[in-house]
Amino acid sequence: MAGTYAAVDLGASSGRVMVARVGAGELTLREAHRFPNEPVRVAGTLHWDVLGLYREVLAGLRAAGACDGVGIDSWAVDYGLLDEDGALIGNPVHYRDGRTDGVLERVVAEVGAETLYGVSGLQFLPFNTVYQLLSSPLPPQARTLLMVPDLLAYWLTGATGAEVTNASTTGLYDVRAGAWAYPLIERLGLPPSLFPPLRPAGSAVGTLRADVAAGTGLPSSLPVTAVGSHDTASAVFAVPAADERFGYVSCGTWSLAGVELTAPVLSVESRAAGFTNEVGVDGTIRYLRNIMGLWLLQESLRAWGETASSLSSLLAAAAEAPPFAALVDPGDQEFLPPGDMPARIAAHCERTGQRPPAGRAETVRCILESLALGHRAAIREASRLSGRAVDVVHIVGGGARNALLCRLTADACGLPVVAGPVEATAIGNALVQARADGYDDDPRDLVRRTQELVTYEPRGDETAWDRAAARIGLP
Ligand code: LFR
Repeated sequence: MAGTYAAVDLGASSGRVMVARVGAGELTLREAHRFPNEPVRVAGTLHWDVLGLYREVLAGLRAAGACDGVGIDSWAVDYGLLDEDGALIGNPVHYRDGRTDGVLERVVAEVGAETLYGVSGLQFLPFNTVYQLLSSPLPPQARTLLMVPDLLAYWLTGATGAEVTNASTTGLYDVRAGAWAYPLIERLGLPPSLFPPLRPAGSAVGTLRADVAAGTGLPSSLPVTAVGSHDTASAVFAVPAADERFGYVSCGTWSLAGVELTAPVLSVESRAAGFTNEVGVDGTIRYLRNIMGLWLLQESLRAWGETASSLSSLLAAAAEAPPFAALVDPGDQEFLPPGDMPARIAAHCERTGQRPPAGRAETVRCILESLALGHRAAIREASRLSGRAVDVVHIVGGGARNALLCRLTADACGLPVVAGPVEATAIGNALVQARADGYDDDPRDLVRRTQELVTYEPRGDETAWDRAAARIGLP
């Protein structure tokens, strides 16, 4: 039995609606619609243009045409608030907005890092939903919080709920109990009723509202399925691993690097090392660390007024630039907000006693080597702290296209890197829909057998990488 699924995948810089055909030995993808995702600064606050995104989702579904289901995934942590009539209050705020400055520190001082980590297992990132919610008083008319993919699914179907992989990024989900962390929610003064019932990836959301069906030309009986609605959960589900001894880097705007586990690691050491325990599809744990990722490159291109089309010549020049000339810590929060990235990289180098990169090629080299070091540190430490042995590193997402980054990651890790699929997120989204629809072969096996993968074997000089890592304080 084969089916056709529309996978709506919203990334921080662009969104797409992909149509996937899934069957025995069959997995093909077609792009129905792609659109930019441009945040808007209004009166000093950086917002997502969520109605614009919804309009593009509808256009994408129209372009997708006949299919057997729809699933939606996006970046994590951000949300909309509904009033008692189900209307959206205000516009979702972008996680890179400065409204959370100082909130994490305040909440940690009040509640304690051990309590927060012991309950949610989440790394301490300033933009986690909990800190956004506590950055200003909750609007009094707020009744329901919906994470971004759940909000879009609500507009499509009229049904509310909280898909678990994304709920696990809020800081308000009890990762051991597999439930909303009501005692913590109450302690923080948030109304428990704000949080809608949880639904696991693979469960049904509902079917299309009549007006949506009429507007898209799709039948109102079309099921919308809760997929791994956190994009990273969908991407990890599509990692073409042959067994459990693998590390992964889901590499796009962010690099999410770590291992897959069956139970969370909540030790003091894990907390200090900045590891997160986000929930994956099928109740797995995505034990990983956030690394700044291709954002460093995207923001540099923006500052230089270069487009993505000039990337290949810049990468070719970076490949020839001298190695290890300048390095930055790719986990440093100073790189989080939008703004002049090359200037921040140069300032970081000066502060750490290094000569800043001279020009664009050297800056790109610095970014890619620093990311490779970040990948290596995250995978090594995740393996050490969890006891999960790692023989191979899978790079999925847009970064899998970046041959220099894949090669440097293989060299830095001293392990083979298998790159691909680039569209892992959309594939993971579609595979969860297919399974809900009765597909029962091993999904990772299907990805491995059908998608184009490139292997990079590590090349020699590990001691040079050890020295480089030590320079930025990474293992
Ligand atoms: C990647 C991602 C990360 C999350 C960050 C912010 O797109 O979802 O997993 O930490 O965006 O939501």
